[in-house]
Amino acid sequence: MATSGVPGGTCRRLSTLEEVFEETYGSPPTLLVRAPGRVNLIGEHIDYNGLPVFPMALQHEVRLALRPRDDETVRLHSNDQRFPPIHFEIEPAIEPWKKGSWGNYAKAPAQELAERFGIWQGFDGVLESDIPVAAGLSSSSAIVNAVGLALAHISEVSTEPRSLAAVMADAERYVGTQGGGMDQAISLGARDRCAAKITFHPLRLRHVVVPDDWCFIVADSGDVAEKSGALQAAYNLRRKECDEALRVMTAHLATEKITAQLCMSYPDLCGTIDAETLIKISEQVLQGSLLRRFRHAVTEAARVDEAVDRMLAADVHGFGALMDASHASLKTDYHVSTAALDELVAVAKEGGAAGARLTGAGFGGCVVVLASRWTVGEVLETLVTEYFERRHQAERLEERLFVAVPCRGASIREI
Ligand code: NG1
Repeated sequence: MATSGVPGGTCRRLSTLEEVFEETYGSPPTLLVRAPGRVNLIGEHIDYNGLPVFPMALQHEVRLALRPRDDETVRLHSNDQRFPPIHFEIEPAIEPWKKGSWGNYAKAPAQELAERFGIWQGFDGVLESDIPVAAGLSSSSAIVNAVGLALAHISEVSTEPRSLAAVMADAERYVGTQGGGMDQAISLGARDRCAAKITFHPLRLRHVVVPDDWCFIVADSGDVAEKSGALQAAYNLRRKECDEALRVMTAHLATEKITAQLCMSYPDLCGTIDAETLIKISEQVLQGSLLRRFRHAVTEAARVDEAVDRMLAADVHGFGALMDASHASLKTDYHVSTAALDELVAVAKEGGAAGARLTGAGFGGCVVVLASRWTVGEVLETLVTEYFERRHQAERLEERLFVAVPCRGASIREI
């Protein structure tokens, strides 16, 4: 994958983090954890329906230096001034701080691991992150995973990526978002140079090597997608609408004897009836937002399967067309796009991108753009001049516009 001229990389100096640790706690850390953010290539807003998604982990990550303690206390400092130091005691029912407090992302895994496995041992830690915040790149799940991996390691609970990912997906709902399990699974389970098709119940990752000459560009619209207030409610509402649409559809299919028995889930339904037929039936049975949410879920799941095949065939234009269709569906049927995201998508296409779409929950945040090695320069240039410069947003561009490097999932090591 081409990265020339674009910031980012996998090699980082950890000494600063260690130095800050020593200044803060008076002795060096003993463990280092890293947990990457992610960019979702396709399969948006369907993980919570149990349908497949296709993300990859990023070169941007959370890094946590820590030293286990002999008691239940967790003390955590962040290198980012916006996030003040926190401390709390580990127990099975930890009172959350007020909505939007960053510390809740540390309390979340502590509470879940205490409840499930009886862990109690805390740590002193210093954390830093270069994952853009509230941009749809899973900065929050990376904190949950980093803290969860640290706590599980200290207490000798399994840190096998898939089992920990399932626990961390449940853990993060502590903050109030009824998310699926995509972010935790890819951040823990990703492999170098690969995207992963993730299927749920049971959780599985199928690793697919990203062709060498494909470049996934991430561009941040600048609209903050902070999922802790109104956006959290909008996100959770969509999940509810999907559940309701499923209930109405499966009841109809069983009453009309189209299915032999009640389909219990989206994967069950999509595995029983093909997408085209399902959409035709839904157009007669559902109305308004329920119809739109259902149509998005079913068509997006079909696009994920097709996208995996397109990547395996190194068909950049085929993959790009699916990204375009995904964005259109997220805009018109799922109502999670914004004018800025639509504009970024349009500008990327003008610049010669094979495909572009919003990535993550939407309501702001980033788009992901596919270009070949031969067109990436032109696409980047067009994004700079026609979006960022035009909006006078060209400062600190390296944080807002970069080529994603598919990286391996989280790790922990002794120092
Ligand atoms: P982001 O983009 O990190 O807010 C959220 C959910 C995912 C998934 C996507 C939409 C969490 C932790 N993450 O991601 O599970 O549903 O939206 O595809 O809630």
